[in-house]
Amino acid sequence: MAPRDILTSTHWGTYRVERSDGRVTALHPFEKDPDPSPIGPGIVDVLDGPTRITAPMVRESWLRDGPGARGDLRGSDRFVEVSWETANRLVADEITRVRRDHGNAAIYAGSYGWASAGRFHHAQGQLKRFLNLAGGFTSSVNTYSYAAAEVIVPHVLGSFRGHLERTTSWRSVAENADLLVAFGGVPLKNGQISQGGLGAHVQRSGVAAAHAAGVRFVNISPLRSDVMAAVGAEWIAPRPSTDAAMMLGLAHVLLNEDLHDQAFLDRYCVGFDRFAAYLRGETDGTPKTAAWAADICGLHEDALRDLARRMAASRTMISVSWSLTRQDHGEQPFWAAIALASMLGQIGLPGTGIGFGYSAMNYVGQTRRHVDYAALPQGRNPVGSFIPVARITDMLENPGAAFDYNGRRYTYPDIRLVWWAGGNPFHHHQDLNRMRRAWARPETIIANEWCWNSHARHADIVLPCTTTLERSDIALTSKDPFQVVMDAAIAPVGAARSDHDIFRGLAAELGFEAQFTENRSPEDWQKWLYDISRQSAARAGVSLPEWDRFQADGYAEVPAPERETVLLEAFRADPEAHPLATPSGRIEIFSQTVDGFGYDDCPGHPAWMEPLEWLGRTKDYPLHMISNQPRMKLHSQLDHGSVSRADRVAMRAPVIVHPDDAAARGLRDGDVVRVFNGRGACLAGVRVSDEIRPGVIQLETGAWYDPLGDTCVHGNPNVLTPDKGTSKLAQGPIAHSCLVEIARHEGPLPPVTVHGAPPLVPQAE
Ligand SMILES: Nc1nc2c(c(=O)[nH]1)N[C@H]1C(S)=C(S)[C@@H](COP(=O)(O)OP(=O)(O)OC[C@H]3O[C@@H](n4cnc5c(=O)[nH]c(N)nc54)[C@H](O)[C@@H]3O)O[C@H]1N2
Ligand SMILES: Nc1nc2c(c(=O)[nH]1)N[C@H]1C(S)=C(S)[C@@H](COP(=O)(O)OP(=O)(O)OC[C@H]3O[C@@H](n4cnc5c(=O)[nH]c(N)nc54)[C@H](O)[C@@H]3O)O[C@H]1N2
Ligand SMILES: [Mo]
Repeated sequence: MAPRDILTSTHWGTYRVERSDGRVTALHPFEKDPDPSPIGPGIVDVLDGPTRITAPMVRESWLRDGPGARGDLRGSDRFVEVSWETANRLVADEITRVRRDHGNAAIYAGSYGWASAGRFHHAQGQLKRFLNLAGGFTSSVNTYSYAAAEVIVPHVLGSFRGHLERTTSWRSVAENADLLVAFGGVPLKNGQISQGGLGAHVQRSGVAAAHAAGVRFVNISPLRSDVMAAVGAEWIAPRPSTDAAMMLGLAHVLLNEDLHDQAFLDRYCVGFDRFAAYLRGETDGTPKTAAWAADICGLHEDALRDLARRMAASRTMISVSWSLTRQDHGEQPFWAAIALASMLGQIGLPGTGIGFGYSAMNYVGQTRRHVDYAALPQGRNPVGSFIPVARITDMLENPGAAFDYNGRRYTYPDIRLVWWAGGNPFHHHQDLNRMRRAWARPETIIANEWCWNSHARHADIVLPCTTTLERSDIALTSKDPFQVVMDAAIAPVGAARSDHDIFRGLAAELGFEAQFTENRSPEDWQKWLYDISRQSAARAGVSLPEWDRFQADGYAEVPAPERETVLLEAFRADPEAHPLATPSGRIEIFSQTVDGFGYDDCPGHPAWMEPLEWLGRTKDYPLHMISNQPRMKLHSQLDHGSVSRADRVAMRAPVIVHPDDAAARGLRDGDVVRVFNGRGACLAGVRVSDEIRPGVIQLETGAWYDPLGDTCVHGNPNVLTPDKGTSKLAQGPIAHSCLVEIARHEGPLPPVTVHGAPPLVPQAE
């Protein structure tokens, strides 16, 4: 048999790797993928070159003066190259010092982030296993993606992730729905991605099949492009961050015109009466009529009335994009959508009800078998201290302060050492200028990174890691039918080591190497993970090939079950036999538990509360900025690569501006503008388009933070976004609630320098 091609798996697809003279020269789409993503090949030109970190690096002041030296210079100091021996000693001494003087809770290693595909070389898994053996660390809970949903939906439906993974399939929608009402659209740009790897992209065909079967799409979003043009969706563009009000207005029409399904509400829900009283205005004097909602949303009331009637007269699927949770009071749109879908009474029936974000990722709406694949055992973290993930700056600024979270009060720990492996806080966090000031406080910051992005530049000790193309692994994921072998295509670049090897070396320095590795090589571990996964698959009725066969074939495809996935089907069929994991066993339209927390920003039923920043109150900054997920990359990853760089305006991130807003400011296509508010500013390149609601601009995330004072010259929207929790309940990020102004940039254009290397101390010095 001829040797097979070299394969790799990424969060954006599977590729065949072409090599020449020990270098990767091209990535070719996997032949099983009908709709491959263009993102993958963007890695080829940056595997080596000026942005690659090829040796351990230590910030100059820190190396000279020790922990705590000149934290304010993080991001501008020079770096000194050191050997692995020196790096390991410095890190081991620092762990020992912090543990001895401050305890393990002083180490923050929530280390949020997407890292890379690969079951074994998962950066966070390796970091956490290592730190647990070293006595533990302060961790984080929930995600940036949908923290508000992760906390509220379990109170309402008993679980969030469990339901998300079982969102009703596209085929079921195509066969059974008439109308798909998509809050936040069905953005195909996002369906390129699936965490942990994917074989075949199915979102485009899912949308197309539903359209072909006669399903009509309603795109409720500030952006027309959030539903693909070919389906001819009706476009309703409310003001951003007003979805909860719109849903309440729709609910009021159903109630007022007796279009709601009382039998469903009686049998499957609790607390509708409390919600109905709020809708009628009995509790606050304000009926949530279509006119009331239309006024908040900046829409015509007839549009809402008409939509509500059509939803009641049709077999309707409501989709809520995850972006709705990343706003102030982000709990409310998901809760309100569940209440609205309950009033329509179609939850649990084929093709209708509610879906959590079609095309937010490739797996949403895909019928597949759920296998519990094994992960690297992380051991036990003896430290109980944690934060809701987006409270990082609050924690660094306020050691010892109290915070609320999901019904309880906790205290921020006093962090001395921060460690990130596989995430980029200078990408994901809000109000970066504020975060950068807080970032100056810890005594030491360690980063495992492969490229000189903003995260690596703001660390004290940089441990250079390999990319997936420089190590072998296996991509096993329950979110996709394809399980893929990841080959080591080339040798590690420079002195880079896999995260596993980095932690093995550190464990040796600290005297627990054998506990860390359990005397297994990376290949032994992978085979071990695979064998356990194979047994677990067998229990789920899935037959995976033996290890040698898997390696020889390069991938295995898990066949889809015959039956299409229908969310909450069993509950619908028999709510007594299959109750939800809520206190009542039913859908909690009113939650006694949440009500009992007594939060002023998250009452016991879905409600409208004015967001922190929105177009209903534009005193200083008149435009609403949407900072959504980027089209040509995943977050900040490969921002420096050819694919992302091709999608720029004057080397800056593109900002989409409506023609009216452009004209009012004398702006034209290709202009560089300053986008600013009271928190900071960034430069961006104008693209004028009428596919956006007037008064809204879109600046996608992902441009590497390149600060010049309080201005990011490259276009990272997170210098502008507010850093506040969604509510005391979930404390999620609110990146999508943000007002700004724009103006043409005057004077010479500052160069973008972040795609090179930071200043290094010459080796001889
Ligand atoms: N304004 C705004 N901000 C947002 C959002 C938004 O909508 N608007 N979205 C939020 C959301 S949903 C998310 S999920 C976050 C995403 O935020 P992150 O997940 O933090 O972003 P990534 O760029 O994926 O960061 C992954 C990092 O891991 C590194 N890496 C890759 N492979 C490896 C490896 O093998 N080992 C190590 N050690 N490192 C590796 C990459 O170089 C990169 O720096 O952003 C959030 N931020
Ligand atoms: N290409 C690509 N795909 C990705 C990612 C990526 O970085 N790149 N990231 C992945 C990750 S980690 C996640 S969590 C998911 C996130 O998936 P989503 O949360 O769905 O992603 P977004 O692009 O932030 O938002 C989707 C759309 O919601 C609209 N929107 C924003 N604010 C509002 C609002 O107030 N009301 C309404 N009705 N609509 C609004 C925006 O126009 C936006 O295009 O995407 C995943 N997919
Ligand atoms: Mo996310």
